[in-house]
Amino acid sequence: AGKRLRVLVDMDGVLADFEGGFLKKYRARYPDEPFITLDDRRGFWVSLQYGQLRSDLSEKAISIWESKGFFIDLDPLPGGVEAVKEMARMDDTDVFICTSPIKHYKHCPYEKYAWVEKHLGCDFLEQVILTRDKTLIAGDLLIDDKPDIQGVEPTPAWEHILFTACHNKHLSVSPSQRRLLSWSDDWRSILDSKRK
Ligand code: UMP
Repeated sequence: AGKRLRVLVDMDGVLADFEGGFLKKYRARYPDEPFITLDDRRGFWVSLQYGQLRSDLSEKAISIWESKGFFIDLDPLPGGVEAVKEMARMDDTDVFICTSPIKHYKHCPYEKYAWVEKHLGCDFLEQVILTRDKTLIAGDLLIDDKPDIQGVEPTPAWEHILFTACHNKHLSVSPSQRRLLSWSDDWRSILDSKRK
């Protein structure tokens, strides 16, 4: 009799196309300003790289994801919604969406719930965890595109699976760090490797 498997799945960059949505709205709002192609993205923080391009571009970048409609309008990344639905149907498996809202709270938390309802259905709202500190959340796996996930808990319960994104694909990570290249990659084997 096995124990249940608990999978935590990040939202931005894993289920929802934050980078693509950002670039599209940034270029529409600031058509005469320089931008960074997805191919040239380096580092998790978009605002940091834009600030390095020109110091005033950091706040212009931030203005995009602080705007009403940014998070709800994000397109799903290929295969993500289907994978999460399949996980939720698997025996002895609990899946939660674990996502960090921005501190400008006017639209983001509301739109994250609305996105889950729109793409996964209202029953899935039960599975949403909004937290700025994912180290506090206990799970077997955390599938997330952020390379360094830190918080107050020094030894999180989960194994972090690095989900490949434009900003982390060139990173050489430690040999012990497992990656999921996309939702076409073998996520089922990663789940199976954690089952007892
Ligand atoms: N975010 C920023 N600045 C950036 C890039 C992203 O504040 O330069 C926000 C968007 C998401 C959050 O709400 O950070 C990342 O959340 P997770 O993907 O770590 O859950």
